[in-house]
Amino acid sequence: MGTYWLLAMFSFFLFYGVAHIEAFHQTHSLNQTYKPSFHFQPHKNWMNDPNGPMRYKGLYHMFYQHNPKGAIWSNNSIVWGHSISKDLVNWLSLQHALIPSESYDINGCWSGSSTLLPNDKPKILYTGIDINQHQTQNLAIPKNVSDPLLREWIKSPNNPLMEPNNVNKINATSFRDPTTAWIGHHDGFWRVLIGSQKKDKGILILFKSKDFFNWIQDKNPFYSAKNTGMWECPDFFPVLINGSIGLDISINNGYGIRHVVKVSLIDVSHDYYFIGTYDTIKDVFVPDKGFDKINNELSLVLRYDYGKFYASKTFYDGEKKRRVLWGWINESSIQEDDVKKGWSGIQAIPRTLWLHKSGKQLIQWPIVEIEKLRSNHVNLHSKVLKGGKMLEIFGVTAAQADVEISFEVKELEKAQVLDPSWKLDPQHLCKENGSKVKGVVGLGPFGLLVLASKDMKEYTTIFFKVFRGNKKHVVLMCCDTRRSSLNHNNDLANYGAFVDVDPINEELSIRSLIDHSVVESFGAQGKACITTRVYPTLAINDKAHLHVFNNGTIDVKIKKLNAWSMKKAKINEMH
Ligand SMILES: *[C@@H]1O[C@H](CO)[C@@H](O)[C@H](O)[C@H]1NC(C)=O
Ligand SMILES: *[C@@H]1O[C@H](CO)[C@@H](O)[C@H](O)[C@H]1NC(C)=O
Ligand SMILES: *[C@@H]1O[C@H](CO)[C@@H](O)[C@H](O)[C@H]1NC(C)=O
Ligand SMILES: *[C@@H]1O[C@H](CO)[C@@H](O)[C@H](O)[C@H]1NC(C)=O
Ligand SMILES: *[C@@H]1O[C@H](CO)[C@@H](O)[C@H](O)[C@H]1NC(C)=O
Ligand SMILES: *[C@@H]1O[C@H](CO)[C@@H](O)[C@H](O)[C@H]1NC(C)=O
Ligand SMILES: *[C@@H]1O[C@H](CO)[C@@H](O)[C@H](O)[C@H]1NC(C)=O
Ligand SMILES: CC(=O)N[C@H]1CO[C@H](CO)[C@@H](O)[C@@H]1O
Repeated sequence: MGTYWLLAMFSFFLFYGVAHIEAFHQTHSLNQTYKPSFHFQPHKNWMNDPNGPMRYKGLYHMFYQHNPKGAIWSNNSIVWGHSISKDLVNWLSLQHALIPSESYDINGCWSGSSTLLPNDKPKILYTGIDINQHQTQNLAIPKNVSDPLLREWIKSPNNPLMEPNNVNKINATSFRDPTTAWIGHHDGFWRVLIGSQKKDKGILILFKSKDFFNWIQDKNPFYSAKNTGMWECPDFFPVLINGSIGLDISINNGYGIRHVVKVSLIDVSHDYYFIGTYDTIKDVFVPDKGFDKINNELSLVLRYDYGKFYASKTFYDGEKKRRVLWGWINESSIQEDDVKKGWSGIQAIPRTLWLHKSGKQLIQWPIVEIEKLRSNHVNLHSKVLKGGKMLEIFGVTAAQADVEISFEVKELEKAQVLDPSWKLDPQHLCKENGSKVKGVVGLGPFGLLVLASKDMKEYTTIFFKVFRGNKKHVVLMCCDTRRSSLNHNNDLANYGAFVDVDPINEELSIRSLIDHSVVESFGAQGKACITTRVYPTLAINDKAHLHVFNNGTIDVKIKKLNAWSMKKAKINEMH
């Protein structure tokens, strides 16, 4: 069925010749060693934020910030790229959905969201950069709602619908990225949030509308926090207190639900989220205790991902009753190399997300559909890995793989004590107490060693280290790319996160999706994620190796390991 559908779609496009063919003057053969094989990206050139994802008439739509003119971002030619999929894995590229054309968006069609109005009527709200470099909010609707591909979009003659002026005093260069709109049940008004800033304070401005054309600014900010700078790409959605089922954004009151606000902080390039209550009467978001710390210490607020993951956006997949998260992963290479390879930016594998039963954090897990790319299953279980030892895993294509491993640890009393005088910054701890530390009595570092060259001149590690804290054990998850490439022009970063997991009664597991130049890792069944970009020069394609390692002094047991080669997905190929 899947194959048939793809074939049918391909011939459809060929026949009608509507596939978007960018001028493709391939004068030299690009070195595509680092091109992922199952992560979303355009055929070539620059991509940043995911925009307006939705499911419509049985198809998934993905829009994205795209510069069709080159592999670097541009200040005047950003368009909305557009692709469709039946399975969120294989994608077909369509013509651009939005291109700069009007005075209100002539310097770029920037990020935004889609909303499905009753009776299946999709609408896009997006930010336009106008002739004065001011940011405006605009509406686009499909030309033909009967076309499941939604190929053509018409900009509203009423645009711009929201803009900074002398009365509202909104910062004209900090006013962007409308969320999906939701409906307030007591008044039937649509509501949308726009990211902004007032000096150092990040704010979410709420607008309301009866008809989706006339939008009125609410006098109170929906949410704000000092010392955080501009809030980009806000996202707002309900989650169930008990269960992993997703909810439509317009389910906004009733028992058994909480709300999540996510903002992308441009000053630090990270996506932070808060769990709390949506006060539907005052129309404000009230974060739970613990999430209000943002004013004091940003490092205590939860992040979707402790590596590279930015400008993310969720959508509700009504067919599968789940909320799905998309996020942009940028390059870690220098611009010159991006230009050479002809592209820059990929999207993370879409993740299903839901509230953990503790109510204290979200859980994220790669969409189940990605598993159909698995082949060559390799597994082992109940294997003790002594301190200081490594074990190579054979039988999978190590540069294009899905690996799941879980560990059993004993002798927790021998774990290193977490000195209360240490700076409790996980990234710093991962660096100081990283995988190279050996000889100190300790539980860990143990984990995966991926994209390794035969001679170990290059490798990337994803690992745990367990400490004894004040009252309980503290589990640190790290990803160290400092040895990932002999090319030191790349950003060879080191990442870390504390994982709220009980090492005795819960699974100390890591799942890593490895795809040539990207490693996406999920710790403790989705409690902490770390995504990174790496550009090995030796450990490429069939020269890459996969190992499990234990560089602590205490033995650990590999409870089970499952690894697969991953097949290539069809993603926006030229046809
Ligand atoms: C946009 O980029 C061009 C070329 O780099 C530059 O000349 C121009 O000043 C930029 N415009 C703005 C508004 O930044
Ligand atoms: C709208 O799309 C439908 C389905 O693809 C098609 O049959 C119809 O001809 C289209 N209408 C117009 C006016 O293009
Ligand atoms: C307005 O936004 C710009 C960023 O585009 C920022 O530099 C400036 O500080 C902001 N002004 C105020 C008053 O917040
Ligand atoms: C959570 O949901 C499960 C299954 O839907 C149900 O059995 C259980 O009682 C629920 N727990 C609470 C605390 O509501
Ligand atoms: C992109 O990557 C660079 C280098 O790794 C990093 O410094 C920067 O903050 C990233 N930008 C975003 C928006 O993630
Ligand atoms: C393990 O520790 C040794 C000694 O410090 C170090 O040389 C080696 O690189 C470490 N292994 C890993 C995977 O970091
Ligand atoms: C492509 O790049 C890789 C990694 O830098 C290098 O090993 C390989 O030789 C290059 N291939 C070509 C054809 O240039
Ligand atoms: C053994 C070791 O390297 N311990 C270090 C762990 O990290 C803390 C905080 O940076 C350092 O102070 C310790 O020396």
